[in-house]
Amino acid sequence: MTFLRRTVIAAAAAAALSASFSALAQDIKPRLIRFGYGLNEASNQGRAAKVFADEVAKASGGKMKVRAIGAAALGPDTQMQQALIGGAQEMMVGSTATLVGITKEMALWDTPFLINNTKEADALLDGPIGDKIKDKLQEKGLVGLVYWENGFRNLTNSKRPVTKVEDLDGIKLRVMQNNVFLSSFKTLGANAIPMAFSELFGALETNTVDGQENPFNTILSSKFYEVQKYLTVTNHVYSPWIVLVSKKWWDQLSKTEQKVLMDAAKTSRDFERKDTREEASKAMADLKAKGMLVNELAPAEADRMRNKLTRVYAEIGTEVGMDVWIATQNELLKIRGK
Ligand code: TK8
Repeated sequence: MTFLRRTVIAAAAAAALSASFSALAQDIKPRLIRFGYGLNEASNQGRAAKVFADEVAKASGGKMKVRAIGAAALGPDTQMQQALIGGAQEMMVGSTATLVGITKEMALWDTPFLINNTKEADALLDGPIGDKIKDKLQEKGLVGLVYWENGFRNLTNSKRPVTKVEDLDGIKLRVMQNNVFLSSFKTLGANAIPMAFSELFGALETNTVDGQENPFNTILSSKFYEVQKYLTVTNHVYSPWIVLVSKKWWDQLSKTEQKVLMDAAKTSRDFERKDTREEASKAMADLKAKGMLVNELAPAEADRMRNKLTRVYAEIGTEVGMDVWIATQNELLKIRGK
């Protein structure tokens, strides 16, 4: 290549670059983004919210500012969802389970024992089924960007070790504000009580409820070990979190701004899943060291639970639609075959 040609190419490349920079600068306005979440700052949720905020700042040259607000300071999940729909808040991350009142198909993710491991979770959530359910939110005024991992849920209580389904009898168990969880645990014999997460620690402390179920990470970061003695490793359901944007607000953004948020959401998702899995793999030992008595539910007992839940499975099928239900089973077969 001649010197001249090289110079011309370099100049053209520089011009293109600066053109795209100025286009970028015009396409990004100063924005303040209130990003609410339910757990505390020192949780997997809090750490990933910070990664999201940093990524948005970096990609927008500091113009788009994410103010991450944890510990349900902007309200519990259901309240934040309404604030997003109304346009009074820009973003949040929360449980898919509390979205069923808005988009009933979200109940798919509440199916007990649907997902066996994180490989299946990632493939299902990031694949066509996950997208289809996420996109249903749009008609309700919400834009779902990505799924984060809440994790496989386990059971804690202050009464007794749970080694078989009969041990749940009469245990006052907090569940999320969601019909599948409510009817699953009622069917299993517990006295299931729906309650916002933000009220849970207090309710456990005052024995308003005897127990709850959440992934290892949350039992640790929310210090449930201070008020719960028994931990049963049940892995009874894989819970996703979902990063949400107010559609009212999203529609006012430029394509460039939307891309900044989407890219940052993906980076935060990859960080969050890795971080959550690392923490979860060590958490059982940590919880034992904090004084919890841990037992693992025997596979035969998990089977007995699953058998008792036949009616609940049928209810979920009706709720999400048989087409989605069957497509999910087929997708899982495909994922498992890989
Ligand atoms: C945090 C909740 C939590 C969920 C629950 O806001 O409510 O038990 O597992 O992660 O979304």
